[in-house]
Amino acid sequence: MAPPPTRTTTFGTCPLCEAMCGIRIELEEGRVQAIRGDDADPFSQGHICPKAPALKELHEDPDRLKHPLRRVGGRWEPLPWDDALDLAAEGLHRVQREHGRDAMGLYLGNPNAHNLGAMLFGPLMLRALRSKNRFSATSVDQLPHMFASWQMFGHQLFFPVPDLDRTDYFLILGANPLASNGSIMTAPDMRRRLREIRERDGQVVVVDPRRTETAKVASEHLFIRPATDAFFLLALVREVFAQGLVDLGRLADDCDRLDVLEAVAQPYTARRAERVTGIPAATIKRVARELAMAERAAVYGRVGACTQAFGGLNAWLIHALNLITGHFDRPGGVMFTTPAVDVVSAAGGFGIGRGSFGRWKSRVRGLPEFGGELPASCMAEEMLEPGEGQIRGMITMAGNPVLSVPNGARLDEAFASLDFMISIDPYLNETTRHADLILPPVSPLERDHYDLVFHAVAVRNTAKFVPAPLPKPAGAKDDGEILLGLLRRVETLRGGPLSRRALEARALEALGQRGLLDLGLRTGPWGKGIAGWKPAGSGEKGKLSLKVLKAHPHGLDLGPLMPSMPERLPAQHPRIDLAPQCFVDDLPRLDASEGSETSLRLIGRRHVRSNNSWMHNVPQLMKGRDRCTLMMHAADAKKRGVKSGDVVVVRSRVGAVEVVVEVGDEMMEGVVSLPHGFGHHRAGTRMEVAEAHAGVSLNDLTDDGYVDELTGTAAINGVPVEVEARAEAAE
Ligand SMILES: Nc1nc2c(c(=O)[nH]1)N[C@H]1C(S)=C(S)[C@@H](COP(=O)(O)OP(=O)(O)OC[C@H]3O[C@@H](n4cnc5c(=O)[nH]c(N)nc54)[C@H](O)[C@@H]3O)O[C@H]1N2
Ligand SMILES: Nc1nc2c(c(=O)[nH]1)N[C@H]1C(S)=C(S)[C@@H](COP(=O)(O)OP(=O)(O)OC[C@H]3O[C@@H](n4cnc5c(=O)[nH]c(N)nc54)[C@H](O)[C@@H]3O)O[C@H]1N2
Ligand code: SF4
Ligand SMILES: [Mo]
Repeated sequence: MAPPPTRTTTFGTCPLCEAMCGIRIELEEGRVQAIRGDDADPFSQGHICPKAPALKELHEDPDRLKHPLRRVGGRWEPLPWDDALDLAAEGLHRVQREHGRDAMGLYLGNPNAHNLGAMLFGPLMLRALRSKNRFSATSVDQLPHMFASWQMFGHQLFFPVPDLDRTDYFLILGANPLASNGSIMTAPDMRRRLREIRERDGQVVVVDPRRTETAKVASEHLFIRPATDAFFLLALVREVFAQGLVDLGRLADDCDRLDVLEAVAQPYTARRAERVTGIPAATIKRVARELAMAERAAVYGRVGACTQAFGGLNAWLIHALNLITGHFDRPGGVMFTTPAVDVVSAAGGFGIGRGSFGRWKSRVRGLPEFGGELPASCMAEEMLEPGEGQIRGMITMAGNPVLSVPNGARLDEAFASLDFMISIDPYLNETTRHADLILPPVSPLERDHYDLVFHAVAVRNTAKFVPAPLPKPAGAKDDGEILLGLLRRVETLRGGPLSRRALEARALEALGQRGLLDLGLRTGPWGKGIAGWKPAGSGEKGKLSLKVLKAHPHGLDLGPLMPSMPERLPAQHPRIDLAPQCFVDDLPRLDASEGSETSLRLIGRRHVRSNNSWMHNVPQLMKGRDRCTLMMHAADAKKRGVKSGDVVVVRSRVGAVEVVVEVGDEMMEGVVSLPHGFGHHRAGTRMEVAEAHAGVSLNDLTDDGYVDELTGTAAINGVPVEVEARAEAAE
């Protein structure tokens, strides 16, 4: 008789989105049987979305690459890791030696932020490359928030987080947490948390050109014309002053330029905002009053408020509103975390710079650097335009810019034109198919996990370490090991095996990710000891370390957010600036946009079973009806003589796609929406399921020439488009 199979259970954190849900992984003979929510995780309390169980299929996906690949002619050949890393380092070194440092570019994508090894060693790789052509998903995402935090509070990583569980009035602009599960507001189970606001007689007000899943559970939904939020926000600021409701509270003596804020908001009356945004003036006045009068309220804006022509202004005005209504750094308002590994302070080498702007400009268009990176919207032209300083080689790491960055078709062409390209990525997809070498990391279940980023933006102070739930296959590498292997080889090629930098890379390799994480925890605020805090295993003094976290496999809840201002403002920037000059100077550009009429504006959307461009190869998540449709208002459909199910042509300045239209009352009139992340029809990829659900790419329509001119952020929402019925095929 065969012995009964050994069954074990292990615990982890889902790394797919920002919510950090605890998962329970059931194993049989070392194989994953099922993945469920972990009821014992103090933060997520058993909640998961449909993506966590799909981690099993992702892990077992036959298309997921297990060995490095090298492109030889039109074919891919597997090769051993040492050879792959040697070739990668040699190629990188050769491009920089022959064409200069800036000839090698780098794009870092979103999954890096969910990856301990990438977060620990990615910055080293950036520095080692010494190229000005560094890009990341930041400039198609949260850059305006970082820009505003840097300008107003002196550090790009000071992210105020809505104190969701204690607020009574939640004003949301351009975010759909019921689909996205929240962003820069880590909180598992958004549906419950939003419902609880209403259950305690609070209000949730959603401002969005689409009646989204979140709008449907809100107390109130206000349709807004895309990219006009700044008019709405300025009118709110003006009303708060006009109605005599300004209250800076405890921070009154720490804020500058209140008078400037009042003066610059003067011309933006509620009536003017009504004309531009479509939100009635009376509603704007009422919202201003409700917001200011609420004891505990928070204004929050995300992707729809960021990635548009006035993302920078919006990010500033959202902070300003929270400040002048006394909801800043107060329970129930917006607050800052006290993270176990403090990415803001410089302690332990974890510190990230306060921020910088315009230290260099992009070669072709002259767009400014922010925080050491150039806007992703200018990446294609930097590869395609010949001349001194042209990019000749690229590294992409955990990014798929061909689908995720504006004018993807041009990027496709640009990557194809390179002399040399490395992709650190588990898939052969629309971007990595252009690489000379693909270096695939282990699956998310085969690596240690600690969320350096998302604990720092959670709605409670939390910390959790997950040792790799499954053993790493022999010879396989995680992202950190790939980076260090590459770094060490590059430094050796540059200066010999005993050069200072080559030795540094070796020392870091010896310390390892756990060693570095432990150092970060010990030198962080909880590692130094916080009065009265003493969980099991933390010793007499109550100090956090990796050992303590290991004793709490479901994670540690460190309590609600605590007020921390003005003490945490950096010494170089000890006061809060309510009206930084760069924003004031951007207002004439906003004024100039007034009255610019186009027939239709295109926006994006997310679905709970997608994750940007890369989870479409998981069969479980692709079941059900086609999600890649163009949503359109009935009146707009009628004007064009189209009905639900028809195929239409959508055209922008840069491209055209054909897609099925879905007519309904979900969209505001004059606005159409396509999901982001589809377009898996390109030849030469290895993603069978995704290809069968190819859809079209939203970013074949978005315009790389259309950016928030203040910050360089891609304006991927509010893109002018034309839509018409597809001409019948010729008989
Ligand atoms: N039009 C429009 N465009 C958008 C958006 C939008 O709303 N509308 N959203 C923007 C936003 S917010 C973002 S963040 C970006 C995202 O854009 P990108 O950051 O480029 O991310 P993805 O397109 O999801 O591609 C992720 C890549 O990482 C790989 N990957 C997954 N896990 C790992 C891992 O652990 N290690 C490594 N090395 N690779 C991994 C995947 O195979 C895939 O190739 O898209 C932006 N683009
Ligand atoms: N299921 C799933 N979850 C995800 C992701 C995913 O792809 N799928 N991606 C992850 C990533 S990388 C991020 S950054 C987060 C993003 O998290 P969210 O910001 O919550 O994401 P979106 O669903 O894109 O929400 C943007 C909203 O802005 C609206 N909008 C568009 N233009 C405008 C405008 O001009 N003004 C206003 N007020 N609203 C506008 C859109 O209709 C949409 O509802 O989600 C993360 N979580
Ligand atoms: S919400 Fe879904 S994708 Fe996000 S962490 Fe939780 S289970 Fe994972
Ligand atoms: Mo993002």
